[in-house]
Amino acid sequence: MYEELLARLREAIVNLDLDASKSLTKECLEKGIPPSEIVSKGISIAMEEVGKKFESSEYFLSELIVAGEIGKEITQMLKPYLKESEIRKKGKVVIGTVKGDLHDIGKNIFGMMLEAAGFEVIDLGTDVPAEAFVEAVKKNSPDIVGMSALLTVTMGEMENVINALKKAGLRDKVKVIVGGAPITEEFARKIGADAYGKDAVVGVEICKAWVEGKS
Ligand code: B12
Repeated sequence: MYEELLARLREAIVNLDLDASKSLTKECLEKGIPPSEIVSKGISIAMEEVGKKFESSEYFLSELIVAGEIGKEITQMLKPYLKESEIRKKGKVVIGTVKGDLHDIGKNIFGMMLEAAGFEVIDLGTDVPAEAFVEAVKKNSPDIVGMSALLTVTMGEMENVINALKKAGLRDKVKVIVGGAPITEEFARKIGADAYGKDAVVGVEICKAWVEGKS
């Protein structure tokens, strides 16, 4: 039953039907499907499908923009269902999408899930230059820096941020986690990040383990 509902949600997103996407997201939440599953089995798969249609020129930029709006709206609907698990703040995380990149749906989901897990989140937004990450680390002394990139041409910016943190003498003060569709474990290791989060749930688990001193 859940599978069928999630399939209908995916179909609505791929067909760029905002009203149906919203009402099906509402139905999923009311039926008790966890927000993390709505993301992994609904939104993410549908967005990949939209991306494929864009690549094959079945969809154009206007359709990509509509899909982005749908993604943002339904992501917001998940927020009240991600209940704050603890009152005490677990740790501080600075997050942002790297310079040149405007994709923020995945980054926002990661931020929402971190907050729900008890972290304080400082979100620098999208198109964030390396200097802004450095400034934010200086100002806020976070435990963790989380970077997102969705474009192969902007992935390299993550390494620039890590190098800028090193240059400012801050690299040892923070853990660095990276994520986004084109990122891999191997790439994360190559650029000197501490971890790669294949999705927001895994990312939050890694951050929790760090602040709880397990790794
Ligand atoms: C929606 C969308 C847009 C929207 C974005 C709206 C927004 N507010 O984000 C708009 C219209 C703006 C857009 C623009 C462009 N886009 Co676009 N876009 C997409 C699309 C369809 C979906 C992205 C998405 O939201 N996915 C859903 C979320 C939930 O997934 P996610 O971001 O991967 O996040 C998950 C994980 O990766 C992880 N995660 C993400 N970040 C982080 C960070 C950390 C620290 C952790 C732990 C985890 C984590 O957690 C999330 C959930 O669990 C993708 C297709 C795809 N396959 O991704 C293309 C795609 C990314 N776009 C693409 C392109 C080409 C573009 C444009 C260049 C198009 C153009 N000609 O202008 C521009 C670039 C603009 C720019 N400078 O950034 C290509 C990139 C190709 C490439 N190899 O680089 C893709 C792959 C489409 C395709 N198949 O061709 N896009």
